[in-house]
Amino acid sequence: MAKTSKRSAGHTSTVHDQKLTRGEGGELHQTAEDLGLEVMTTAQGGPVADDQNSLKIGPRGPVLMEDFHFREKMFHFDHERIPERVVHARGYGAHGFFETYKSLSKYTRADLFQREGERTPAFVRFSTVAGSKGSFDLARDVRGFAVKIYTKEGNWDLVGNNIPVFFIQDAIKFPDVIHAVKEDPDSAFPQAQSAHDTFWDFISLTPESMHMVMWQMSDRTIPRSFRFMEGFGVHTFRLVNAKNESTFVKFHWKPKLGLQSVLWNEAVKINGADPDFHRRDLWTAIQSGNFPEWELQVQLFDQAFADGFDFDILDPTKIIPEEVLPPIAIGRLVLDRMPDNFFAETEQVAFMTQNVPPGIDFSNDPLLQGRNFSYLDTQLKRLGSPNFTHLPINAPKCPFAHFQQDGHMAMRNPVGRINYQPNSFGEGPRESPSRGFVPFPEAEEGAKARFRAESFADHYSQARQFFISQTRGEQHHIANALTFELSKCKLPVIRERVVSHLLNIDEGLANRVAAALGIKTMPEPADAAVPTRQDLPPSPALSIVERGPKRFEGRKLGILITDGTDAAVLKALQAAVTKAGAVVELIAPKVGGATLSDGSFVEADQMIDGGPSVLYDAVALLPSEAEIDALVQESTARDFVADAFAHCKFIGYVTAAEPLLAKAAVLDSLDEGCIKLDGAKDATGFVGELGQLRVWAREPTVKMN
Ligand code: HDE
Repeated sequence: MAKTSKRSAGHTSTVHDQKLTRGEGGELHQTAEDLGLEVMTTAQGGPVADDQNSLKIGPRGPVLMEDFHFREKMFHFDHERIPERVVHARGYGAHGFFETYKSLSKYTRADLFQREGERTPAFVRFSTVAGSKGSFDLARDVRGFAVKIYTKEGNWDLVGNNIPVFFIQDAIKFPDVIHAVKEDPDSAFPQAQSAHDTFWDFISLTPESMHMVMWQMSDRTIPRSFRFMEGFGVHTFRLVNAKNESTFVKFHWKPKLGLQSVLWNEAVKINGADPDFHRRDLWTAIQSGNFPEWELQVQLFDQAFADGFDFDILDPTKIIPEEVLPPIAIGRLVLDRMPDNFFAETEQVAFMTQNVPPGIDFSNDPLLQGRNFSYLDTQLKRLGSPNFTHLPINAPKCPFAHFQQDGHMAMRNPVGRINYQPNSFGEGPRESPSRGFVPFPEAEEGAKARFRAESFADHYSQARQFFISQTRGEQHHIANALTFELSKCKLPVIRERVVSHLLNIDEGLANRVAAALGIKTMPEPADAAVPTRQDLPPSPALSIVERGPKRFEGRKLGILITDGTDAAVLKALQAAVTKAGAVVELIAPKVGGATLSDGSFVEADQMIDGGPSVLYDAVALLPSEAEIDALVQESTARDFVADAFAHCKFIGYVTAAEPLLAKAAVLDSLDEGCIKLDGAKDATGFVGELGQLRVWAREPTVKMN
């Protein structure tokens, strides 16, 4: 007879010694502790006696249908997943606040912009576009930058990207561009990549995408961190003041820590070493009190400026260069709290471009108008009920009152008898023409037809402007990215068609890509709707490197240590890095840690195999003489150094590290970015250099993308 082994019910786990804290709202979940409950219950509240064994007849007998606890538990599990977002499926969010610098009442009646210093709660979700929910963070892809601000007059959602233009001019083409970039419908690959035939086929047949393609192929699409990237509202919106005067506006988020990207070769390796690189970065920064911050800047302009500007301000494939119209800072966004629960908040948050408070309005940008339909529509599919606004993350934080009722999962229905308007009982909320949202009364007229405005027809001038505004190194990255992506296209005709567009952007770029791809006969330049490309002046604001932060703040130094590492040098480095507002991670042969030269013991954050140098902004090599021979035998230690050098990182090293530098074929090529640490006194100087972030002068010598 089989033995009956019965594990006890009420078994408690002690793994999570950190107590879960609830958000300020405290509304999301209640822990058993909050409820004063020690006993597990079913979802119906019934106490559970045994959660380890299903109900059977005899120890080896069949399981009974009667087991309501088993059935409820399994039923719920079976239904845990909801459809992922059709685009931007992979994302990560955080709570924070928006603070208004000073009243903007001259331009807008939007309540959140009226009072200096006022803070309004906010939630932000960053995302990639093409990949599935479980894809890796460092895909070459546009990043979503969606901001929900819970104003006193309703939620304002600024659903932006980290690139200020888009691939298409009319929303009707959105399903096409997304079908083309996502995995092929027959093979279901490639995942989270634009490097395949269908994407480049569509793009090369859609010249309006050329400006965006230049941004997409630049380092903007491989950001080092969400904290180091810009956000853009993309479209032209309107601000409307109390006198009903309208001002056009473009919104920009500028990261306080400055812009920074990784190199493509790094991105590829980071995806293997830490597919959650961006998530972990945001989580760690916020949990350690280093709250990321962005300034909200606006470009404000009137109809006269719009009429005089080279391009149509309704065309979402165009920017207004910052040198032409300097942005003005109007507030800041600070992210200071991670969600208590990823699903409840980050997964269920529903951003909608049509969520605007009175005082902010739309323009006729056809992409924006189409989005205003799509974002409401998609929430029903994803969240399954028109009552998605009842979810705490989506509910306004201001009082709200309406007569919408019932539907799946209604959690908040109007009380009383009166659920309509007008009514003669004097009950319920009333509309208010003075407080409510009134669209800006723009006069419209014209024939009904499927138009594409002629003023949208120049597809190359700003693409060229973007390219010539990059440093030489950045231009090199664009050429390499195009070459890599097109090398994954199996059909030569697609590669050639892309090159025919590049000829209209920059001949040097086109020749370089064509040569790298082995195209023997140069194609003719693509037909252009507008024959002459305007030669616009470079806009330095478009380069990441030109406007680098020159600070190491918010970055990470990886220090390779062994037993016997010089304690004084290590401590001096740690102190200097902390002073610079950055963090240190220790990498050792064993994750357990190392005993330093002074006999003290330090724990390691990573083992060498798990902590390659691609995870760090700069590295320091502090092995001891006694351990260097063993370290040199480790191929991962050699890669650590070789990659740090090839990725143009600053490398600090002690004399004992020289055999490792030699093994990595770096010792003979040391340059000004490789800094000898002869003792603790050199730590401050080394950390001071790290503000440059990379040794760009090294790049031509290492020939790495
Ligand atoms: Fe989106 N987009 N989009 N998009 N988008 C969605 O809405 C859509 C566009 C952006 O973190 C979807 O809730 C259309 C531009 C972000 O939850 C969907 C068009 C910009 C996010 C949708 C665009 C964006 C989305 C899918 C062309 C930058 C993630 C899930 C007209 C300004 C929001 C969802 C989050 C998500 C439609 C183009 C940004 C299907 C039809 C341009 C950041 O509604």
